[in-house]
Amino acid sequence: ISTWGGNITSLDILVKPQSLQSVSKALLDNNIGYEVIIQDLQKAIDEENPPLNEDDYEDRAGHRLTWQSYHRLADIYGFLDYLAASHPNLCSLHTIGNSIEGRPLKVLKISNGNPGNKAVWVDGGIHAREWISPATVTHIINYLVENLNREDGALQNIDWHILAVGNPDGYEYSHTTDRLWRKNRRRGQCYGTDLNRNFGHHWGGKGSGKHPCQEIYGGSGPFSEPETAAIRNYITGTNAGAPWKAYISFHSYGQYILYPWGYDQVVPQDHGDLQAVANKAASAIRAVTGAYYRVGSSAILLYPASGGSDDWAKGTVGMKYAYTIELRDSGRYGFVLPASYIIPTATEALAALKAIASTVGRGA
Ligand code: 0X9
Ligand code: ZN
Repeated sequence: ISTWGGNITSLDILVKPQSLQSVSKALLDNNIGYEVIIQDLQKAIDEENPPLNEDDYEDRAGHRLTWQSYHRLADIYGFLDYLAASHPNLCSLHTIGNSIEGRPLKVLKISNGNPGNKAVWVDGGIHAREWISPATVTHIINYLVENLNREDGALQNIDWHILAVGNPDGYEYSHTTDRLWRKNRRRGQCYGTDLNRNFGHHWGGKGSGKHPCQEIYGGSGPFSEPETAAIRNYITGTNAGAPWKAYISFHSYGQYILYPWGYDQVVPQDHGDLQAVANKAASAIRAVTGAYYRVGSSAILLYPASGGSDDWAKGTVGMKYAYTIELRDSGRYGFVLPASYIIPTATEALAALKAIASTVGRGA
């Protein structure tokens, strides 16, 4: 059995066929209701990401990324390289470090260069199997690069720092070998550290694992992993730049807009401000696609989980608006969300991001 998603009232679990009978008996014996959502996971995986034809690429020069399918890392990096080369006045690409297997971690900075700008961090792909996250973040990047000059002032007065794939090794591994891989690819008795348990605020506390074989293993110490250390070094090292105001991390699934704290069931003193902006973001989502995202603090709405990036961004760096957004869906497909959902999901995520950024860009 492995755990997929859940909150304080329900849980999604993956059960191997041989265990189905004993698990359903145990649940029934304990009066726990259940429903089978995906009968045949391999079939869902086989249908999730249909291959593209060569003519799907026909009208684009310079890169191979689409939002009709989930692409390999090389296509995503090719897209980022292309944007940096074709929009040198707006974009710059920074390799902020390398993953544990040596792949570059690439941050695209999008900025009009105004001296009064505020800085916003966006990341995706911290968890390997959450494919909708890098797909959404690259769609947002594409939108910002093509439309920033047409947007209102609040969005323009931001330096965007965007890491589309925070866990490139895990992402590739989830394409080549194990679709459900979550952690990075640190070698050991069992492979991988959960990067969203490896940040330094209340590291090793509730909801993080001490043993490398756990899916929520927090690593040997705070920032023990090159992927999280690179993010920390980049964010805390750019003191000369615009002041950091927001940190938005895209994950899946469940449709939640979460704010700190994740480490325990307590909220920051300015939680009213975080709740208000998150409510604006959730309304913006409903207005564009009709999807319903729940809003609340992580540990209270979901479960306590220490060492998350959002807690560190707020608790250690002091970025006021720190959010984890759990994208679609709410359980029908879970991590194995068909590629046809990329555009609606990315469209609503952009609306949410604009709602958050417009608060930041106005100086709140
Ligand atoms: O458990 C997580 O890391 C996130 N959920 S996921 O299903 N994408 O793995 C939620 C993280 C919320 N933030 C913190 N707990 N700090
Ligand atoms: Zn995640």
